[in-house]
Amino acid sequence: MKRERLGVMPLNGFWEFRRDPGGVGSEEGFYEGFESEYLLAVPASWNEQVPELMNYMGIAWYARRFTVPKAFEGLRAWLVFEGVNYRAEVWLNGRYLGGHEGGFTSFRLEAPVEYDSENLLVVKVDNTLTPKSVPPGRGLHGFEGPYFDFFHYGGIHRPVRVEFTGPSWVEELAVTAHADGRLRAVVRTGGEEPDRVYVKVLDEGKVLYSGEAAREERGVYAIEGLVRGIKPWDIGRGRVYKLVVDVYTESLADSVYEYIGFRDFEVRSGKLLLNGREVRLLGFGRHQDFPVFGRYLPEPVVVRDYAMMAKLNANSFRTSHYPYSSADLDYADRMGVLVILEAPLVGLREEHFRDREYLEKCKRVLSEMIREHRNRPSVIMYSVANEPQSWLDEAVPFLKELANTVRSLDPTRPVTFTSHAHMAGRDDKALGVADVISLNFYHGWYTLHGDLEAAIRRVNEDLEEVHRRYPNKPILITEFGAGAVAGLHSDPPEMWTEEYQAELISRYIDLFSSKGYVKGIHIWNLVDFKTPQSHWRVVLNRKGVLTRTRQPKLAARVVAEKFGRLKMGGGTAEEA
Ligand code: BDP
Repeated sequence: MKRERLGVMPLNGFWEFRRDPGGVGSEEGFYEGFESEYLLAVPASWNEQVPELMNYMGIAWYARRFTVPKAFEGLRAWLVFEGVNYRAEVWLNGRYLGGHEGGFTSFRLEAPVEYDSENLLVVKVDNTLTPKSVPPGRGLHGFEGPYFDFFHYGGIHRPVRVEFTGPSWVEELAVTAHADGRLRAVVRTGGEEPDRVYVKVLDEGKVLYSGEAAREERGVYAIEGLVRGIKPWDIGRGRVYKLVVDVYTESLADSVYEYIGFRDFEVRSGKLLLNGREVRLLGFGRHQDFPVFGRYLPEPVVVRDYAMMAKLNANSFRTSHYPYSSADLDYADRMGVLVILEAPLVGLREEHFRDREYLEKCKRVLSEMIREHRNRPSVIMYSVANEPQSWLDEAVPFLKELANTVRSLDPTRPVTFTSHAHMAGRDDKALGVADVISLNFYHGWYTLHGDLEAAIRRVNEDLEEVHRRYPNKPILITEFGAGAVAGLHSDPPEMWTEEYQAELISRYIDLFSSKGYVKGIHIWNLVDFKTPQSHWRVVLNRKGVLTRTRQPKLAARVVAEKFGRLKMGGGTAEEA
């Protein structure tokens, strides 16, 4: 949901920063100002901006002064944080405003700003990783550190701004838009009960549709209708329209907008159907990771990632392993790229499945993710978790409850989770919970080292068995790949060389594209990315088809060629 009409002030730029000296009570008074240690850029992770901060995990304090022009006086001000990793607590002019847990969903706090004089905004950020964090872990490095394989960055890593509204405002907006132009929008407001709520749909400034939403109950307004003259949203043709909601009390109290797309996506008879046509997903798992910026993917790199995915003939990706920034997903909406939106529930173990409080926390994270991104045409499916220990019986009720939570919040999209098929193989107990089965395979890399013949045989056996058990569910391959250090070569292909990665990917794609029930092939990963330090990583996870600076390895050519052929209708149908 975007807001600009009544006023918005970005707070990106340099912020004062200091690590907490530690010890109980040491933080006292910091919210009234402190001596800064460094001047850091926001948005970005703190880690790579200054070498001394690379491995800092713990509490850190950020401060920023800003002045709100007198012209805004009389409006209500809100601080909007798009993402702070991991816990945030916020003070304005020494007054506590509130906090938020979770690094990859946005939050908003009402901010009693002073007008025409300096405001001091202080944010306490704590990225201490615990077994009860989402995602969980115990520290920064090695096997016993994070329970996940990507670097645990910290800081204010997504944009921050002040937004202004009147006495009534939009809390939540849920839009369903079909390929034939049918539209339904439900608006939940906060503050004073509005007099009127208007919804309109614009095509490059031209009004295609407008109407007053009817009051359904206190604070809830809905409108349903047919928008004429639209073209459906499709793969490679991300036709978006601006849906605007104007809330009036005596005058305009709030105005928000979203870019929506008219499209239908469903899973029927084991097929994925977009606007009634069968599609096959071709693409990657990605990461929001870039040198120096850390977990913030600057916009030019977002553009580069999509340009490279297009060159590689990909039509989709998964937001492994956390919901991506709005900028990234806005780009997917506009480029016509299909997205599996994954929650940051990665590394869940037995201890989590027994923990009711943890389950509730996970549900909260899922609900924040869905409320934030549900109006995006690009998002076709939700992944509730990556590689939980779903070979355990205890995982089943836990994952079932997560899946049902998602379905009750948004019944329009199918639910999946990615199975650690490499470990669980055919013994995954929870596959029945998902509408679509997602499997991650690493034979030929973590097992059967260097033996691609045996690896492919093994993957084939496991895959056939899963299909035999769930003949009516579509199967996606959400991960497979091999590490390759760019510039390392060998003939015959050996592990860690570009040739081995290219050969493994090529053989896996040939196998998967020969199976009619495999409805998606996602390579791990689009790019090399930063991980915890350990003996099994060469500074980075090297499974990218591109390097961390987005240059191609040998595998890129193989992928472009194979995906290109599949896109044109090789194997089972994709686009007509
Ligand atoms: C999978 C995980 C992914 C890892 C990948 C790997 O889902 O996060 O990065 O393995 O080891 O199990 O490269």
